[in-house]
Amino acid sequence: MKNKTIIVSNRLPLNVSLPENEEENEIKILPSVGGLATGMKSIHQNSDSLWIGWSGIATDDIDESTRNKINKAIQQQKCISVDLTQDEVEDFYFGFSNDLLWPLFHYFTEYTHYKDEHWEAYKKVNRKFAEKVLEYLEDGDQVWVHDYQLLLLPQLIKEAKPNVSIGFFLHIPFPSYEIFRVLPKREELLKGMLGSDLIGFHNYDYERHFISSVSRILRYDVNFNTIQVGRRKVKIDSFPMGIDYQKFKEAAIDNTNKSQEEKSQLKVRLEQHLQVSNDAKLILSIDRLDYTKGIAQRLKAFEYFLTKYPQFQEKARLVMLAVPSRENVPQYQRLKREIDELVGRINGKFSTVSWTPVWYFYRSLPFEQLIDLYTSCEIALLTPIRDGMNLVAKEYIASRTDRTGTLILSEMAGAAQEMSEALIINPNDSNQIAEALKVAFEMPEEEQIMRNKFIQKRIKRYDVEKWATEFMKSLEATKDLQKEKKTK
Ligand code: ADQ
Repeated sequence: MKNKTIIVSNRLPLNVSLPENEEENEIKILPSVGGLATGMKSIHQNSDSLWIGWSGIATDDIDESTRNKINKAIQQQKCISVDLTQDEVEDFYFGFSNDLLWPLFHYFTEYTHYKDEHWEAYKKVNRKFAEKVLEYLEDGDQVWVHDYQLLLLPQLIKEAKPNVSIGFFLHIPFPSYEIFRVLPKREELLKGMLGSDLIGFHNYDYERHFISSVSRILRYDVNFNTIQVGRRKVKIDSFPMGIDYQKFKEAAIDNTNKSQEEKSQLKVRLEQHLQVSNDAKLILSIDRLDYTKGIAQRLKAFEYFLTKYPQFQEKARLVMLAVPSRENVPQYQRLKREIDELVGRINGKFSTVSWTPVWYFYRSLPFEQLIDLYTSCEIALLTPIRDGMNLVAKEYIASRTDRTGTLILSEMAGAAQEMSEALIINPNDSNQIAEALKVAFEMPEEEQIMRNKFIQKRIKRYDVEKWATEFMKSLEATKDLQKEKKTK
């Protein structure tokens, strides 16, 4: 039988929706549209593979028969569910993963909380994932584990099946040693990751930070990008995640070719702003509502811009889309309130009868409307305080089919390393952001086209499919390396 790839991530690439009333008894399974789901699509759909993860529904919220129905429906999509209880989700996901690892890896040490019960749940849930993987694993299969919720999983699999080839990819930054060393359980977490044969990061900086943490905390030998773990060698490398370039390009072409009647109401309203004057522009801001994304700082910088350069009042409109995320976490609730207040303050201070400076949407938008925004906004202002990659930056540039538009991007986003032609700013410097906005407003079209041409070429070549296949190729190569060693 052909060997298969087992993909493992905290969430499965689908959303389960339960029947809303007694009469309806159909369980709906919808594919999720996130970057990871898209990225792995080619590997998951076109090859012999299985995806293992949580369905998003806690087992104590449903009865046995519903659980069986969900599992059956999920299996038809080549997915296997790891059952989690409400308490496990609370302590493993909201606790250890998002109240400790997420803030710490993004350098927000002041937001971290460590609790023993969270750590116990993290270990328990990683073991549950391992059991599920081992249940389906056959000789010759390879495993690709994703992200910070499953740092212990590679080691658990490797201990049970030493010959299996395991890849791990971290989607968020790996912090510098001085930050990482603060973490309780740091040795266990590093050893957990080192159960892999290949560990991938978005860029060389994260790779370097990881290697330095391993050599200083565990004192393992490092030779360039290979770490000696007992008798095994673990390869560390960077794989900057891309997007489905073609999908965004084609959608943008369709979008710009629409007749007036076919246009969405959103698109029509966006275009109305541009008719205010020749040099009116829309500034786009899209993120999950998360403190790492620098949304509050971005709003303050926009306020400063309007104050410092009043000539842009009435001409600049910030279209701010914040996708609800982790809404029951107090930190996120406080941030939501702060953003609500800032939007209110800016709109209260500057609005005129014909102009509202900030258009704020707190919701997730369907793909077509996302494209409306990408194609209508001539400036994108993406200023995360820390971000593993930031796919929105790439999606924006891919959607600018006539190559106009200016991207203002934080130097703290992994994506900045591949997009040096964008206006790169420090997200903590309001003055620099205001200056960049002025430059963007005044940038001649030829210059915009010139800059975007280079970025488009790069992100088109290294798209998400390439990212996934390069990773798998590299994992395959580590397998050969082990074989070579044995025959020598
Ligand atoms: P995220 O923090 O979620 O991902 P990002 O990379 O920007 O951040 O991806 C967000 C995705 O959601 C994009 O594909 C975007 O199109 C989509 N999206 C945003 N707003 C939306 C809306 N309103 N409606 C629908 N879709 C919307 C994590 C890391 C990142 C890393 C990715 C991938 O934090 O740094 O780039 O994983 O590794």
